[in-house]
Amino acid sequence: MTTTDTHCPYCALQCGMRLAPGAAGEPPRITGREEFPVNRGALCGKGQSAAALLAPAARLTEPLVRDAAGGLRPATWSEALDRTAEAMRRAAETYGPDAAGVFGGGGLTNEKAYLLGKFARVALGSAAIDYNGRFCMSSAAAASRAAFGLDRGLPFPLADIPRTGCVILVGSNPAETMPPAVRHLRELRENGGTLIVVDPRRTRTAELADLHLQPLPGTDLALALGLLHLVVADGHVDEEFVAARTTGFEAARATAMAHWPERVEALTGVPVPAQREAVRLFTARPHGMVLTARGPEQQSKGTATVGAWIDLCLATGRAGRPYSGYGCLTGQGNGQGGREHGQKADQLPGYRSLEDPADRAAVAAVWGVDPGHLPRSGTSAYELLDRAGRPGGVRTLLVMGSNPVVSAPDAGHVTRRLQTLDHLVVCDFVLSETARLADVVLPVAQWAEETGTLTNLEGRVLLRRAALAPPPGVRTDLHVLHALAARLGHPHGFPEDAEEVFTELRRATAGAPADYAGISYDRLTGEPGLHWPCPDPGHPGTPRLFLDRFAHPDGRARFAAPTHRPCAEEPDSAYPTRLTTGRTVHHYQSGAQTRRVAALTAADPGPYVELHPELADTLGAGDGDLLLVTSRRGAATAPARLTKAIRPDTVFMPFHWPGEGRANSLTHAALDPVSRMPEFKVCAVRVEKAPPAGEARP
Ligand SMILES: Nc1nc2c(c(=O)[nH]1)N[C@H]1C(S)=C(S)[C@@H](COP(=O)(O)OP(=O)(O)OC[C@H]3O[C@@H](n4cnc5c(=O)[nH]c(N)nc54)[C@H](O)[C@@H]3O)O[C@H]1N2
Ligand SMILES: Nc1nc2c(c(=O)[nH]1)N[C@H]1C(S)=C(S)[C@@H](COP(=O)(O)OP(=O)(O)OC[C@H]3O[C@@H](n4cnc5c(=O)[nH]c(N)nc54)[C@H](O)[C@@H]3O)O[C@H]1N2
Ligand code: SF4
Ligand SMILES: [Mo]
Repeated sequence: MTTTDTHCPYCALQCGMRLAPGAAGEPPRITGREEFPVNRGALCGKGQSAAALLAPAARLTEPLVRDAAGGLRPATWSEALDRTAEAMRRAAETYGPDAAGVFGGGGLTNEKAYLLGKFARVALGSAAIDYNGRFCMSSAAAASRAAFGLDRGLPFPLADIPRTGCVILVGSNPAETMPPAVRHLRELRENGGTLIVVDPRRTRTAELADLHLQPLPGTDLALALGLLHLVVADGHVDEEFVAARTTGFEAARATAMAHWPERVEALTGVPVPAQREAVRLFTARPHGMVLTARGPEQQSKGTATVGAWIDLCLATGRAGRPYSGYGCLTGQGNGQGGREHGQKADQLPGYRSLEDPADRAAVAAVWGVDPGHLPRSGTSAYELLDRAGRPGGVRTLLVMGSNPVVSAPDAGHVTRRLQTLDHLVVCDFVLSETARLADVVLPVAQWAEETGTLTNLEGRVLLRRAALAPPPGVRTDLHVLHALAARLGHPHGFPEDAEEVFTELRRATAGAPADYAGISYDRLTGEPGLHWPCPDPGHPGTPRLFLDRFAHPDGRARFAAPTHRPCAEEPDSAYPTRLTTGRTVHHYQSGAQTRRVAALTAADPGPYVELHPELADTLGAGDGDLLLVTSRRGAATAPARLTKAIRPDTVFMPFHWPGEGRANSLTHAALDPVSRMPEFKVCAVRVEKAPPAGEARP
């Protein structure tokens, strides 16, 4: 291998790193790159240890197929691909084209996401495609589209954060989920700006804040409306901005007036003086930002909740101006690009819509098909999984870049649905919990072994170049799509070469909202990336959006004006405690990758339940005692971790582990009506000390 400048395989920060040959018998060496403006040399433990999984011993190096006895056995590539193509063809013939489905991931490169969407619509002719991004930032995406006419996670670079006056960070814990980004928050405070953190837990991020608001999980909507109430009552509305650049303020004012501070305190638990202090800090200096992450978004009212936080920005004139605005901290490596190029059930490349005749015609022309042959929109990720194996649902499923057995809501139910499929094929580099259920497992290349582009949380398109060859027996995701498409009668149109796919993606997005037409591999080489939209090869890219106008046809932003509503499942006498879920610093998502890295597992070996000592007292439980957590969906056991950092009415579990400690055995698949986001962040549970081993559970 040669020393190569690249980017981290994990989160949406896409930290710049340099990969160099390791000592004999050692994995390649990883160092942070100072010149990349997002991380400026810093890496978290996951990034530092990412090369460990490149070793052949740590991963799959041959295809597996299920044998007659029910086990997985090694197979040749042609046997594995033939079996899958045959199963897809049979499903379509027997049940219709929508019976063959696809489940993608926000970690896939733009090229893979694009080709996966084309594979579903053209090679399978199926509407059944969605992806794990639905579980991630879909509520923020829906709210941004409604408010601004366009969804790009951050409409400004992270480096703008230190130059604003106040940041409200809602349900986001970057100290654990994006550690190198914390530098921007520290610099904000060094410059005299202030930080407000809204989180039911006093996280490491909340420790850095000037003000920490600790609401009951699932009540962020009321809190945002309460702050807007105070903005109106105290005369902080930017009337000039509202008149010139927005529509719908009167409705927003009316709903905010119905959420007066005492009512909001009763709903959220955030004291009135703390609400007042938040408004004082947010309006003290001329610029401000609200940034949300999964806390307020992963709720059955996530879209309305984000809409209310955006309303706060619009009413105070903190949007569409330099160093001000609303942003969503997107999560996965290509969480941004992965949502733009057609893995989403209703979407064609470049954010074009499957339901818009002009969009259908534009993409069909690039694909060389009749627009009438493109399927319509399919169902969302959870609905796709929930209907698997049922009439009208998918019978075969291709999973590329997700591990839903661990990460889907109500995962026990989802696992049972996957088990009813006629055929499950999983492309992965490790034998994930989902791959263990598969009929065919295809071992694919990893980040350092293949070339492709990713779009980070700032809308910055980056090139990751192959630094070394994959082990023998391993092929790329693009090869898999190419080979399956060929077997399904499409020998052309599914190139294996990433740059060739990107060239087609540029054409398919030309003139679309997420326009990549001016971005080329040559332009990305040696540069810190280009922000879309970038419509032509001479265009400098667009780091900051909305400075002159918002993306709606009239150029104005829209107020959402939502009303607060309860969670889908509120606590009651049988399930009296709120469960919320999320992340720890050392593990990534379903843990399929990081649980296989010794350094990370040593730092955080297994699941746990975070709870307040007051709640632990009522259960008679001490630190480390095994707890049994039960919801209407299922049960999980994990040791207690006592901390005063959490509200006494709430417990927290990370979702990185399968088996007994799987948090998603408990979670509730109530979906947001607009974004179809499941309510990962709130459900009702009963917590008790687990009965000693051998004793039956109640
Ligand atoms: N270490 C690590 N880093 C990651 C990932 C990972 O798995 N591990 N995943 C990446 C991905 S895909 C994503 S999406 C991001 C996610 O990044 P974050 O959104 O920062 O991560 P979470 O831990 O899911 O949730 C953030 C916070 O929301 C709080 N929260 C829970 N319920 C509520 C609520 O009702 N309201 C509010 N306001 N807050 C609430 C939790 O206490 C938690 O501290 O991280 C990315 N980075
Ligand atoms: N309870 C609870 N559940 C949650 C969340 C939560 O906060 N709470 N958060 C949700 C969120 S935000 C997200 S993003 C999801 C994520 O959850 P998942 O979708 O399960 O994400 P990963 O664990 O990253 O799974 C990716 C899988 O694909 C493989 N993989 C990675 N890159 C590639 C690639 O390029 N090609 C192929 N073929 N395979 C690849 C990995 O080895 C891994 O097995 O979890 C959601 N689930
Ligand atoms: S913060 Fe994200 S991108 Fe940066 S090193 Fe860690 S996991 Fe990788
Ligand atoms: Mo995510």
